[in-house]
Amino acid sequence: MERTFLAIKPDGVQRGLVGTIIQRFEQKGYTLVGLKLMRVSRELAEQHYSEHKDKPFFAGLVNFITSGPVVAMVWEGRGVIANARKLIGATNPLNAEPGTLRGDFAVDVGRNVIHGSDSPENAEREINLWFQTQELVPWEPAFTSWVYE
Ligand code: DAT
Ligand code: MG
Repeated sequence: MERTFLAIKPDGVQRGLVGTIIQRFEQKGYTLVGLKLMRVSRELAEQHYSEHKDKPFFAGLVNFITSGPVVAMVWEGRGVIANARKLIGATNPLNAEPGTLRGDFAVDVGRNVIHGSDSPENAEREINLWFQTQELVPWEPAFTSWVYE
C-alpha cells in the first residue's frame, strides 16, 4: 500500500489546526502509520527542502519550518501521495480551492499550514529522512473493507 509524508508546519500547530488536519485524512479513509511532534533542526530542514536550496525564499523557508513545533506524519492508502496533495491544495493558498486545507485555512505562501510529498520518489525520500523504520506502525484498521472494495 502506498505511503506519503505529511507535516503540519509551525503555523498549523500554533493555530490549533492539528486535530482538524488529521481528521481530514482520517475521514477520507487513509491510515495513520507514523506520528510525532518535534522541533526541526536546521540540518533536517535544509535536507528536506534541498530541491529549493537555490531559490530566493529558501532561507525564509528554513527559518519558518524551524521556528516552532511541527507534526510529522506518515499516511497510508490507495493513491495517498497524489490525493493528499489534492486535499492540501495549491502551494500558494490564494490559488488553493475552497475545500482544500490551504484554501480553507491559509492566505500567504510562506504560511501554508502543511507539507505533502509531491511524488513517489520524494515520499520515500522524506519518510526515510524524517522517520526511523521502527517508528512506523503497520496496522489494519477495522474499516478497511468499508473503504476498499
Ligand atoms: P509545496 O509545499 O506545495 O510542495 P514547493 O515544494 O514548491 O511547494 O515549495 C515548498 C515551500 O516553499 C512551499 O510550501 C512554501 C514555500 N514557497 C514556495 N514557493 C514560494 C515563493 N514563491 N515564495 C515564498 N515561499 C515559497
Ligand atoms: Mg514541495
